[in-house]
Amino acid sequence: MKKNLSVIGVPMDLGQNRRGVDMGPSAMRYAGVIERLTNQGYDVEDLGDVSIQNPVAKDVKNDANLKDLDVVVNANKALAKKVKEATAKERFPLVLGGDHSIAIGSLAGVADQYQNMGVIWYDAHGDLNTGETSPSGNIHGMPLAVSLGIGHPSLTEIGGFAPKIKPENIVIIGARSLDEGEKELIAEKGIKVFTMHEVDRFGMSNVMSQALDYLKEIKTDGVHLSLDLDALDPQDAPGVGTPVLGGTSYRETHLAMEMLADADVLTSAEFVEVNPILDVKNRTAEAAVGLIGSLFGEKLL
Ligand code: Z70
Ligand code: MN
Ligand code: MN
Ligand code: MN
Repeated sequence: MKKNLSVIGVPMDLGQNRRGVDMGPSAMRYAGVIERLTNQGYDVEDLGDVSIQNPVAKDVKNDANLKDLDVVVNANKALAKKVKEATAKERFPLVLGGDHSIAIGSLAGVADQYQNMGVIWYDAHGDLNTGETSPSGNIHGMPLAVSLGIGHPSLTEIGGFAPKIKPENIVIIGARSLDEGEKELIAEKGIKVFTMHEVDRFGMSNVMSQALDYLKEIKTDGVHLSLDLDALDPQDAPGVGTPVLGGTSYRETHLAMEMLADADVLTSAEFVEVNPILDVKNRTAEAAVGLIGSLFGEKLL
């Protein structure tokens, strides 16, 4: 892992309906993320938060079924620029969300600098909707499709090129809530998915080994981890907008982070969907920071 980190907060909550996830970056900072990484010996540069515009009333719901499209587009353009700059300076971008719509900007920023990006999408959801298939119009349910170049051009063209990633370079882990259109896209594109069925059947250790082998096989030159806290079971991460029963435990996710640290393949990461308003005593932000600690090499002994 690179020893120089750039932390970027994105207080975005307009990619979905539940207000409060814009406080995620503050909650993770409050839970000590910067100190934790600094104590690990990293050179941590905190770039502060990307500024988010206020929503425009007319844009709340548009004809394309994309809520708050303009604000989401502008925030992701700004984020992509920061992530690209950090990557170009040989720094590891660590993005703190914010709702998952910000993965659009993170991936636009890193994909500019790598030719064959791998992506680990650790999430209860597939986030593979488009305005046409989305049941909600929430852009946080679309970032993975957008990064494949599928969706509204104002989203897919962020950063000035599309697609950002190839379908065969994606591994989804923890999925247990997929919409019909998402299932069709997974089948059509042959996207690798380890649902909760595989996690339960084979165990997290086996699933992570398979995921890492899969990415090794395709010779990625960089790997981005996009971790949605709702992949975790609501018992361990109650502070998320769309809790889904039957998720990965904190312990399983911890192991996944340790295996990623040992494999030493990641070049960027983001932790999203922490919503302090829905949380219990900052438990979800603390879980996120604990996971970040492991991801960056903290050992139990
Ligand atoms: C649903 C949709 C979603 C995150 C919920 C939910 C998507 N598939 N993503 N929470 N992070 O509205 O598209
Ligand atoms: Mn807000
Ligand atoms: Mn998500
Ligand atoms: Mn999710």
